Amino acid sequence: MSPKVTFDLHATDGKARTGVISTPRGDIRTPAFMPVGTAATVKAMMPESVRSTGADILLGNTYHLMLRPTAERIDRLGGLHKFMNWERPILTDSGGFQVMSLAALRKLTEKGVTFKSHVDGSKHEITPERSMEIQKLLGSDIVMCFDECPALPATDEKVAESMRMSMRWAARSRDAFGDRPGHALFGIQQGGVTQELRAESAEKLREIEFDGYAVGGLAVGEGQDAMFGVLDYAPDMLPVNKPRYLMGVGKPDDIVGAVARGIDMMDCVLPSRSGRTGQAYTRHGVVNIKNARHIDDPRPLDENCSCPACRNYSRAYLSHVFRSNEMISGMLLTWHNLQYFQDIMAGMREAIAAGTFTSWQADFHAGREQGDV
Ligand code: PRF
Ligand code: ZN
Repeated sequence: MSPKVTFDLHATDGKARTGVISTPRGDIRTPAFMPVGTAATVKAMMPESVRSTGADILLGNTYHLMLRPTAERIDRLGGLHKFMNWERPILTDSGGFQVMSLAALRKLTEKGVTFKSHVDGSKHEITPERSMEIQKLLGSDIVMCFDECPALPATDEKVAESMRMSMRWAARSRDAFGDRPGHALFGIQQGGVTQELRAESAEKLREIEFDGYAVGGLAVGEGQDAMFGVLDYAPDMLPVNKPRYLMGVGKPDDIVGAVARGIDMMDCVLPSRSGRTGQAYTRHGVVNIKNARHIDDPRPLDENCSCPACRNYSRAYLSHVFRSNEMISGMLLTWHNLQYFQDIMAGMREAIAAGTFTSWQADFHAGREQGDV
């Protein structure tokens, strides 16, 4: 058991990379997709089922857990891993992004952010120091810096001001985190869609020095073209020998495009959230299980998928349980979506290692049709 968190790059193919992040709680094979377990659960899934899809690491959220059941309570109960029965690595987001999208009456100052809970209206404050404390109480393996992510579109001036405050918060996060062998702290690049600001942010983060570097501030309404535009240069501004994490992305083609541009880790609620609303991602495109044409269809969702939804049930059954609001509907579709996302990651890792990533990408896009399949 290594007391350190390390990153070994095994192979590259173009800008795409494959390797392993080693932590005392286990290895994370990259490129990695992290299922989102916001409130100490990947909704509709048992942890062992999440693991069976090939997930090496989950994401948890400072914001939700500090409000309910509180970080102090989770600490008293033995930490987040034990609490939620997931002994492998957990990365926690730092809270600022969720405050801005979920909390009421937010007030942002140099010190941090105060807000009212979306759960019960109670008043709270998160500062970089408090975010580091909460993530430590949770027992997070990969801790994220406290940052601010401005909604796009925004003026260059607003984005610059926000990015510079996030960089001051990154330095405060680094100081507050201290030296914790076996745990990693990741910096978060901001700067919107402006190359100069992305460069300035990367330079500041490299100066401070982190165990990994996230590209934040994307997938906030700018569209795929603009996001790929930034990803054409942003990962290259970050150290080659450290993991690069694109926060909150995305759809399967976003993920593949990000890996092609040098990203190593991603997280998104999409596979779990859309599983609960009747949307399945497959090798051929998106299946809307609510569509009437599935009612009599004896075929599986995806004939090439190894998940229980595809092995044991027909589209007709999935359609029936969705229409009947049965809980198993969300469970089966979430399981399928998570399996498909992990299969994409495994396929990319293998292709990058073999030097066949370009043809893998071509096959990926060729298999996908427009609209409902
Ligand atoms: N910062 C943090 N968490 C995030 C983001 C960010 O910019 C994003 C942006 N897509 C998602 N989650 N801390
Ligand atoms: Zn499946």
